[in-house]
Amino acid sequence: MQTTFVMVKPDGVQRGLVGDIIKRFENKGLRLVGLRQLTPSLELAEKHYAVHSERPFYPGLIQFITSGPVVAMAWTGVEAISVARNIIGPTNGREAAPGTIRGDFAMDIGHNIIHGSDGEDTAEFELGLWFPEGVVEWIRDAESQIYE
Ligand code: D4T
Repeated sequence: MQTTFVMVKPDGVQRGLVGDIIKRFENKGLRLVGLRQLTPSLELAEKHYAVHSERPFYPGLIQFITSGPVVAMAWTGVEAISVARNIIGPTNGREAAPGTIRGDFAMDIGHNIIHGSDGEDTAEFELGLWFPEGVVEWIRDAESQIYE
């Protein structure tokens, strides 16, 4: 089992996509273990995107992510990190396949609706950053049907 960090960005929240997005992860069989809505502080945004601090798009990215509320989530499942990335689709919405979240809703690289951790180390770092109090321990009864 892995737990991954997923965040609906300000464009996804403003466009009213939170419910649809949560539904896709639940339908797939992932287990919701953390959920928070907040407008990220500058400090939080800079920590989250520190890896991109030298990139030309960084100032715009920080401005965007602090511009309004986001919905931060933690999802658990077998290989949850790659499963979530597949549900999300590639960074550029115009290149993302229909059926993925970005393929269905995004036309842009920057305003691409949603973020998902890209590896185990990143997931651990991001979960600690956004859910410092930890996540919720529980088992979905349906998991006996979802997994062999
Ligand atoms: P996130 O991290 O938001 O899930 O996106 P990805 O994992 O798909 O993409 P990324 O790390 O390469 O980029 C992080 C973030 O920066 C924005 N971005 C990216 C941008 O505004 N312009 C760009 O040219 C790139 C490459 C979008 C996502």
